[in-house]
Amino acid sequence: MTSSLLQLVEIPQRGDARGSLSIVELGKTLPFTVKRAYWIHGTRPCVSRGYHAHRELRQLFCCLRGQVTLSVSDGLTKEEVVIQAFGQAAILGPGLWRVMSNFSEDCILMVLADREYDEADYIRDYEEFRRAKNHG
Ligand code: T46
Repeated sequence: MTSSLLQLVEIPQRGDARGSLSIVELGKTLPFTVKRAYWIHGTRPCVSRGYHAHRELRQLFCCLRGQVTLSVSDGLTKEEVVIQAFGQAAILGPGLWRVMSNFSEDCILMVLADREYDEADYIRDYEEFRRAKNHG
């Protein structure tokens, strides 16, 4: 998968007879210091989430189990990637409208973020987002 709105990264794994160990490390997989982690689970396949952009927040999206479709837009271009457990992770910068959909029943979507939770960082109105991007 190639994408210009978001960065897709491999998460290194070390495996042996005991199983596997995956590593997310600052300066290697991760271009920012993590201040917050959260994970989304128990979202039914018919439910979509997101529908917002962040003003400043940078994030890494990684599936720990199952899969989810992530759609991102800068107001002009839209891109869609499927994030799968043990597949590539996606790094999102600010200013991207995002929608997560098609959650598998077992999906656990983990997000690592470089800032604390701040509702003022969210743009939840699409027209406001378009105006902020000077497309409105
Ligand atoms: C994002 C996508 C991938 C908190 O109180 N603290 C937190 O750290 C977070 C992330 C959320 N909340 C509260 C805010 C809402 O009352 O939890 C509730 C659900 O959050 P929201 O409706 O924003 O959920 P999603 O799935 O639409 O979006 C979340 C993140 O908020 C967002 O940063 O990029 O996951």
